[in-house]
Amino acid sequence: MTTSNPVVFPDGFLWGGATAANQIEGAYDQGGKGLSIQDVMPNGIVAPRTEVPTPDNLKLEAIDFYHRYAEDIALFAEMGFSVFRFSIAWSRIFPNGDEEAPNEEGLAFYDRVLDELEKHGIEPLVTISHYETPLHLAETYDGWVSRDLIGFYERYVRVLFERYGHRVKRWLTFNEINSVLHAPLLSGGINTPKDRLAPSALFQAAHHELVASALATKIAHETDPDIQVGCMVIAMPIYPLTPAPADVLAVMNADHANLMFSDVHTRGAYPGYALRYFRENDIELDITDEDREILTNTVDFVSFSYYMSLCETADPTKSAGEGNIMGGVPNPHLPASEWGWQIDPVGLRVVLNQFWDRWGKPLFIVENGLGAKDRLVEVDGVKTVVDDYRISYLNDHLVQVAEAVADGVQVLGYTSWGPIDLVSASTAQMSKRYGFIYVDRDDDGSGTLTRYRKKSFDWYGEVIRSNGASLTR
Ligand code: BGP
Repeated sequence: MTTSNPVVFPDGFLWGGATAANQIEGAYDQGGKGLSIQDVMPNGIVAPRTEVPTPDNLKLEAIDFYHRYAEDIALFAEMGFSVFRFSIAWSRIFPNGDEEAPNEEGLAFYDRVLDELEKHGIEPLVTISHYETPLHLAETYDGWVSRDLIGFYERYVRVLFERYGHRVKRWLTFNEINSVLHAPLLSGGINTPKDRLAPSALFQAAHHELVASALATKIAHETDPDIQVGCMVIAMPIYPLTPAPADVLAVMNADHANLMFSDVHTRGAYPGYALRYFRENDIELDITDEDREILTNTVDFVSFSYYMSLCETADPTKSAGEGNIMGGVPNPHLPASEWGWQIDPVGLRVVLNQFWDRWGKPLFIVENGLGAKDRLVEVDGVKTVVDDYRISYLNDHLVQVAEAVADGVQVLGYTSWGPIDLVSASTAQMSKRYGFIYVDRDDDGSGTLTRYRKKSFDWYGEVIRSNGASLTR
């Protein structure tokens, strides 16, 4: 169905950008911070990790948001952000993860960030755990494989809600929780290499995270009924490569693997297809009665990242898509980014409808954007990047969000990924840039860290000021 209606977003729609502590803060050993898994992952999700932090790891300094947050937040305010998504580095609050008492210096840093956001009238949207498990928890407990992590996470969230609950009204429990099946170290702090990890251990880790997430929701609601807690998942519409029923079935199975997490988050129990999968694959999970009770604390909203769609097929001779961790095969109808991520704006409308139809919970797009190589040039004596490719990517995706809104989907807001250039999660490069703001830092670590407004900076500002009316179909 096509339409020529104007692009309309609801009043109060939240506009902003999204980041993660380990990709922007730097200062990896300052303010009493302990090491996180990211400090020993100089290659992103590509193995191997190192034993200790090495200078080639760009995340150690990242873009120095730790010292430059005021300047950066002022730039976000200049674009008119009404929301900023960022994560709290667990290892700043509990350096090892298993201490009794939190690190006051770490807590004070986020007080300052929140003060700055408040000053500009920007609502915080906080991710509690974004791919940055304290390293000690990975090495000593094998991350989320251990049930002990639920208790450590509970202690951490109690501290966060107590300290910031009066000023942070929207929280996300785990970034892209459904990625744990594909990237166990990055996502679940699981130190055992993936090829040596038994499926039971992997699903047990996922279960512990689901319980911890529901527990956080319970604690949040007890702390203050105004606090809203969302889950955060990778959204990836999957199309059959051909209309063959076997391909359609392959899509259903892949969907189940992705959607199981948000099914549990929104319905409070494991769906039948998951129980069948466990039963038939010798996956024996330790799920206690108390766990079942905790899981009934369902989320208030569902948030997700959206970068690409995939195709699935039952044909084993077709190879997996390049550069994505979720498997699948490339779609012959779609172009791809320089990193092989296939670009599919319509898929965003599809997934918004799918999620709304399935769960009926408000949705929040908390990541979407184009990673591209940018060139700093001088226009009228001002250094900038003429990033028409990024403008066109975002424009086309946002038009599809408006389409979904017109379909009746409740969408709370949109935070583009990386409003300021940051270190890539999958490749640990600086050159995979997403920002409206260019940061002078290169893959070899050189650069002044000076910030420059790209062409997309003014463009996004206008989109926000017009509440989407300036978008073009
Ligand atoms: C998501 C992660 C982010 C982010 C983004 C872009 O999976 O939640 O942390 O980095 O992807 O990916 P990349 O940085 O690999 O381009």
